[in-house]
Amino acid sequence: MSASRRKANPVVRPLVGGAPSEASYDRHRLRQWLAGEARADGVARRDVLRLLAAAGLASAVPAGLAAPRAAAVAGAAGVAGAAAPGIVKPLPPERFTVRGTNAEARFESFADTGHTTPVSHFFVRNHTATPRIDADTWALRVWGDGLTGGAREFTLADLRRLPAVSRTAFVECAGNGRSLFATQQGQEVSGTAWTLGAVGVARWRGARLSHVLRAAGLSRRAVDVLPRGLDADYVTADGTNLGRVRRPLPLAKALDDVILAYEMNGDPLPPDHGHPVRLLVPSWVGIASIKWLGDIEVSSTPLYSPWNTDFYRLYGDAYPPQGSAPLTRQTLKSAFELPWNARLSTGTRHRLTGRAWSGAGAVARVDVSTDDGATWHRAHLHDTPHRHTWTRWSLPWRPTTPGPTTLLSRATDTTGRTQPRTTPHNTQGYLFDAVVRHAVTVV
Ligand SMILES: Nc1nc2c(c(=O)[nH]1)N[C@H]1C(S)=C(S)[C@@H](COP(=O)(O)O)O[C@H]1N2
Ligand SMILES: [Mo]
Repeated sequence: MSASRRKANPVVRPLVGGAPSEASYDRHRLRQWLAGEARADGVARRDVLRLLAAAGLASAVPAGLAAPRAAAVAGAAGVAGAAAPGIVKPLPPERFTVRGTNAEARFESFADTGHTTPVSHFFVRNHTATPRIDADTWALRVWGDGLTGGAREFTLADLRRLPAVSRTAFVECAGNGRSLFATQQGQEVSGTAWTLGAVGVARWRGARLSHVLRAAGLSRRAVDVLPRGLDADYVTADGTNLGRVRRPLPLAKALDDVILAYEMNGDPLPPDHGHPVRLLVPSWVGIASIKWLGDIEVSSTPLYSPWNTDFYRLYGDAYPPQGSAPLTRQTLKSAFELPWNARLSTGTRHRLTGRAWSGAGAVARVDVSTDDGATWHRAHLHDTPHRHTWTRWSLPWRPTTPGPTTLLSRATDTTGRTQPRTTPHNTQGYLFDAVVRHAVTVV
């Protein structure tokens, strides 16, 4: 596209006078920042000061405010009550484990939720920090040589005027379960050490990406679209600036079932999950579902970004030297809604509960073993299984012998795939799908 058609990105500015809950989250975060308990990496200092003024906390700013005190080392995991730099919503330690700029949900906390995951329990994966975007001045720019005409802009009102679709779907990080490569298979991998809580299910509502692309004048030459977030540039640990988070999506998927979501569980998208609009790419790895969408390039040639070249491919002995193809669909998993090393009493009838899901189809069955795999019992399914979402399950269990034991759950999906005993190693620890050995103690 020509430079003359290029328009400035929409203004990103602090949200002032939002919903009461957002305002109180904001004040909470800002107080933490003032106390040196939160970092605002990737957010300009003057922007934080402006937020303080907008929140009426400016008078609390100490004279000659120094840079925030050195915060906890990035990546420090599991610190009770720790704040994740750049996440807006509260992260109570009984529901979240903070991992660097991210917050993992405690899988056992899903026992208090229904089929969908409320925002209060939904994990956050941020490469940098949640930006505050004013929905009234926001617009999505669609541009590129895969359009028949020039660039087009769509405001939120424009998107809301298009037919709305709703879909219940999980968002799951490709690295969910990554720490199990080490703890269960003794293998070294790089990346955020998630256990199993980098997943959540929501009811998403929005416009179809296919409608927007056609309204923008999709050319027959188009092959790839490149959605890009409005969050700050991502700079790796070694100081390389990779630019803004963006990952090419093949046109076939873009035209199939992708949503430009502006609602999550019936409310406007909250700041941490992409306000005002994110992509929702059903069943694909979480990185495809770009948050805080700013623009979409439509291209007549295939596109690359670090997120489909270096990242989100499988590298390792089991894969070709150039890595696997870029990751698309999620794998198959199941998990118990129990804390790690939970203590369960003998002689009591417990109800073991959990969830299972697959990126390839609906869940067909879940089998549970309470004796380290010697015998298996078919679990009861509590949802009608559907693709793109999880199925809740349960099994009663009355333990008799005190001592440590291992619980196993094994899902099978409608394509006939069953969780294997081990997952072939890949260096970045993606797509862990093996049966998880969940340690408990019977007392
Ligand atoms: N703009 C932007 N989009 C993003 C990310 C990000 O850091 N920036 N993280 C991605 C990753 S890796 C995941 S797993 C999901 C997480 O979505 P959630 O934070 O709403 O749970 O968002 C994806 N979209
Ligand atoms: Mo992710």
